[in-house]
Amino acid sequence: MSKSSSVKSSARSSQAFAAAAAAYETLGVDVEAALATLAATPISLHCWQGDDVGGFEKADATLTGGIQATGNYPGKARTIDQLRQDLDLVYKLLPGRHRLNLHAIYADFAGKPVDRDAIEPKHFASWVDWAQARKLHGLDFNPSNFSHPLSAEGTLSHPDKKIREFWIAHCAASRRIGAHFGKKMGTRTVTNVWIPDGSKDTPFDRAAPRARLAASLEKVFAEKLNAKHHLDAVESKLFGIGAESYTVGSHEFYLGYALKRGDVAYCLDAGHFHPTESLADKISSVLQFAPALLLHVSRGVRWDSDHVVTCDDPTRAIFEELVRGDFLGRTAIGLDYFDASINRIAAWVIGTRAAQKALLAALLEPAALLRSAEEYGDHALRLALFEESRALPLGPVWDEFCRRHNTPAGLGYMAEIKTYETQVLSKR
Ligand code: RNT
Ligand code: ZN
Repeated sequence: MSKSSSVKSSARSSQAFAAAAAAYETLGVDVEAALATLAATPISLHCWQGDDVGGFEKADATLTGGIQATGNYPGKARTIDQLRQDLDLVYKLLPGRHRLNLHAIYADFAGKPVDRDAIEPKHFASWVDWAQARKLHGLDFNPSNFSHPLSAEGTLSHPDKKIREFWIAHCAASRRIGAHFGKKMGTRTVTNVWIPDGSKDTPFDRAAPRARLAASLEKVFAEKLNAKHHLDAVESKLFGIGAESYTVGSHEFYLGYALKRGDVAYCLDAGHFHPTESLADKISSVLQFAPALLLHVSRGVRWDSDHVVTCDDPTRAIFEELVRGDFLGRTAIGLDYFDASINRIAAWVIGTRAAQKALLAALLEPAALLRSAEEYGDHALRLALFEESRALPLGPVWDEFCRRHNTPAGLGYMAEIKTYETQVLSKR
């Protein structure tokens, strides 16, 4: 299967950690406090990285809705059991306790399928059992308003009332499942509504579909659910494949909607803006007014391509904003990407660890010095501190975190993934 190159252990030592911690402390950074915050921050792993957003409603489902997983690397999960087996390895290779984000198309119907408007908590009971047995931090949920015969021409904004009602029922049912997850797991579930509705070519009437979407959402959110267990979120988007000219649920639409309601979180996906826009810059604006934020950490390359998250500058900037603004408590961090061109488990693990590393880097900024340089108007010192920060030894601190959480430091996780590929994935 893969052209296998061997993996040498690259883990940096405990002595390297001691030296790194000293370097950070010289700049007034509390390394232990940073590690404690990192350990207390769960990431919600998107189940759909394991099977290219296929789900288990039927074998070889076609992905629609203007999103695409490109590549055909062997070994994709084709059953719930395979997906869970893969996830077991993924969680084992991640330091800290994390969450699982499920889509409605991942229901476990046990031979008795129902259509999406009729899904119930019982169809996800085996996922709850599984998550509890593994002591996951919690579960999150999403209605799946795509890859369905009734989603081809729109969902919640569709001109046909019957089709709208179907998707309203699906989203309402999904919220009840989310609330059930939250109650069972003891941590608040975020249920996120994203719909692909839009149009390939320039529409004449941009207003009517948005009015219909707003009215549909009022029905979706009509049932009051216990806020202790459940948080609703709405996700905006700029465009999709085949919906290049108009997206009903745009940024302005959902930001306005979330703010008007006041009890719905706003979801920012890093791939859903013009490529030169900074998602990071939006966070402190949205959280001035919105109660909570859901992040879909992703990496768009030229378009909403959903490449594996890396610890690149835009990702680091997102986490810097969460830390600098003290927004971690009001933000749910989820991942959203799907790469089918490399080992899917490696994609999951590399991307999640990259997000955690970006958070660690943000927690290790010499914040007090930066803040005081800015307060004094010493912008040269501020710039110098930013530059100094870039050369600080993040690697040894990250490795120490992995060691403390009994997960492979350095490249050690790749060796385990390669073994699993030989023993399990290559036989699928
Ligand atoms: C699509 C949205 C949405 C999906 C997942 C599968 O552009 O980002 O979040 O990727 O729900
Ligand atoms: Zn998303």
